[in-house]
Amino acid sequence: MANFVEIKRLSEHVGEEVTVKGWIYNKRSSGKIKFLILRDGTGYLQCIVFKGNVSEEVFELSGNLAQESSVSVKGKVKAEPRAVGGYELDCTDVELIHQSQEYPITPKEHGIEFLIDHRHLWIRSKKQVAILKIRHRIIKAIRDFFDDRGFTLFDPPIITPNAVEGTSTLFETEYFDLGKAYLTQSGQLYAEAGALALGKVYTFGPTFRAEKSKTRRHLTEFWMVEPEVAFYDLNDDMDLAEEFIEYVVQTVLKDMKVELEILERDTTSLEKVIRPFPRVSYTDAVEILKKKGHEFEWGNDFGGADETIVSEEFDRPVLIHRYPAEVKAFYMKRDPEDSSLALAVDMIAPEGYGEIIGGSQREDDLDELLKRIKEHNLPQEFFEWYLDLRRYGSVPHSGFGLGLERTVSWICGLDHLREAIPFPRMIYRNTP
Ligand code: NSS
Repeated sequence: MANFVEIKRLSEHVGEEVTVKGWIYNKRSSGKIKFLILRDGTGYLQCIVFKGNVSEEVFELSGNLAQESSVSVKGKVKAEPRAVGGYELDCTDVELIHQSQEYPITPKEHGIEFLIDHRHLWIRSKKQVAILKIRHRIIKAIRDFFDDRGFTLFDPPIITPNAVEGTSTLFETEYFDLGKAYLTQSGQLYAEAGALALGKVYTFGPTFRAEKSKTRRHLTEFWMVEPEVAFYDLNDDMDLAEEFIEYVVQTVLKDMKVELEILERDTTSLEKVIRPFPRVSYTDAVEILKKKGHEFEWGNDFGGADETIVSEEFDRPVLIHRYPAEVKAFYMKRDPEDSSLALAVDMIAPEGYGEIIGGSQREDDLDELLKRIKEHNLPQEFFEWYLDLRRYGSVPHSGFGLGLERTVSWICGLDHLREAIPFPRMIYRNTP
């Protein structure tokens, strides 16, 4: 056991003298009293340094502590509903661990570029801590959801010999004597092998896209969770996606109230994320666009703006299914009722947050898949192992991918994905 108490556990120590370790978040003084606001990653604590209760040196030190100096404070815990966090420490001692230099991030307003340049320090601020805690809770909810339903976590490789989601956004690297290799865009093809071995699997890890787009919804490195299930068709896939999103959102609402309040998130819209979600076909979605006076030609892919217009028709996430096969990936199964359509589904989040899920039923017929690989000019030799899945006990199977940062961004109500991950990677930024 450590010899200090975390701020979030102070409620168990009311009336006791304890030591708390942390950083000076803020301070003010009023005559014989110094108020130090301490943060330790678990919470915030008001420490009262009263001249009569401490030595001369400690009182002077308390007045000279720079923002973000690290300290160890000792004192008696008092319940104080008006104080930040609900508790107060009546200090008997303050020990300096490290006096901070002038801290670049002050309570004044800073531009976003300045803050991202100082991302390693910016993550100490209250809102960023709240976002990172919610991200963590979302990750845990995702894992719990699949673990509790009998899925096996299945880790795909990150270095791969081929593209999954089209060749235009691949990060390339030289791989010894074997020529070019690429950073994975998606674990899906490997997850399919996993599903045919284990039934229900999910992958969860970083994926990479050399996206030229500078939008607030694109990162070049982002995390994706990808369930894949043997014997599931597109409808089963949509049912799973719906139950999954409901679970994640409702879990965060239940467990992360304090953090959502810090972010001033209006949760009215999130509270409505309850099944069933509306489902519309791509063709009907195009009709919605036209009815609302937007020009759109059947056969094109939806852009972010189109998605938002369609999603505004509904008060919860909407599933758009059966897209023109031309705009979708090679591995998607064609609709047996209309071969110009792919059995694909995207889930669009409300409030303009755009696509959070992309998924499909996979082509399980060997000859059809071979045809697609040729049509897409993909090198068949790299896909032989993937084709084997259609040679040895092929079955219908489906899955989807959820972008973690888009989900965090939506649930937290952020303007941009860059705050949804500790160190964002974007087309124009790979530091700090
Ligand atoms: O390209 S996806 O729509 N689909 C796939 O990668 C499939 N292979 C998934 C599957 O069926 N197993 O990407 C899935 C999600 C998408 O809905 C977004 O939420 C997210 O991944 N995504 C991104 N997030 C952040 N930045 C970028 N650039 C990005 N691209 C996709």
